[in-house]
Amino acid sequence: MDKHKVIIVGPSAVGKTSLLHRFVHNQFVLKYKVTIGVDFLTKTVEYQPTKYAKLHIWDIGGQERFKFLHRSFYEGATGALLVFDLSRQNTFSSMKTWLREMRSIMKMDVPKVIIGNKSDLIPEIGQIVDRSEAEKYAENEGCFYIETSAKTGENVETAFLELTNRIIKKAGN
Ligand code: G3D
Ligand code: MG
Repeated sequence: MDKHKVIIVGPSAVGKTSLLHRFVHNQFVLKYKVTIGVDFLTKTVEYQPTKYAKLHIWDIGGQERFKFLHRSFYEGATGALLVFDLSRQNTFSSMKTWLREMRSIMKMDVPKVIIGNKSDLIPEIGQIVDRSEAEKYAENEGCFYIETSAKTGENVETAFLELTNRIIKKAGN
């Protein structure tokens, strides 16, 4: 089975860890380990009927500010999820900074999915981050854009599956 290192990045408190837990606890067995400031877990995904890939997902944990860790965090990643919080406009611009940093560190251009998380809050607070602006930005960057809720589970599976399919396609399988 193919194995892929996937990283999940973005500013603090946008829901990175919650998305991972939602994704993993819903349907698959969790194998959770803690390493030097970075958490990672493994999950087997059926990305197409009867086709499986093993994802090794790295969550930068509480280490967002420890930039020195970033290089080894990015090393060997074949796909990335970039998360911002739909209820906080400033997280959208910091996510862009993360993407720029990622591009400067990673030699390879890997498939990326941009996630606007906490979509469950939109009915309450309205659309804070402009959706068409986010879509346009993602398109310009060659990324897929999706809005999720780790709270309700909306689109969480789809986000991971979309990334996996893009990784597999890029690997030429
Ligand atoms: P991080 O890993 O990016 O730092 P966390 O973010 O997963 O730790 O989540 C940060 C806070 O946002 C948590 O709240 C968490 O419950 C909340 N959160 C995460 N995803 C969602 C979501 O989809 N919808 C809503 N409404 N909240 C979400 P606390 O209060 O524990 O800090
Ligand atoms: Mg976290």
